[in-house]
Amino acid sequence: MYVLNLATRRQFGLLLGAGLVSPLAPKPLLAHDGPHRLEVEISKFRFSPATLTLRQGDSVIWTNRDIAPHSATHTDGDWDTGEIPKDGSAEIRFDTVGKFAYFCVFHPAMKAEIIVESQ
Ligand SMILES: [Cu+2]
Repeated sequence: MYVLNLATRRQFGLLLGAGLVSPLAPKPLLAHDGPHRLEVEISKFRFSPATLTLRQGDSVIWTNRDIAPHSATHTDGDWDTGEIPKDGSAEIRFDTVGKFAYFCVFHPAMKAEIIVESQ
């Protein structure tokens, strides 16, 4: 009986250690401590970074460093910064998890993507 009990307690302890059980165990701290604003620079007809990964609720700010106007326009039409003039910026908040390809309506060869991960 004692041995069984010890085994059970040890097992429970291991599960606790792995953070799998018990409402008594403290929740692990989230690495993501609130919404962030991430930047994409548009320069020399390129989005940089071309792939940006963020968390649900984060925003992206595109800034145009070219003389030509650009846009960041979702390929499926769900969102669009509209025209961003030279030295202008536009911000969009992402609340939906997924992978979003986008391009510039003025220069359709300019392509990039946003990856939104869950909180
Ligand atoms: Cu463009």
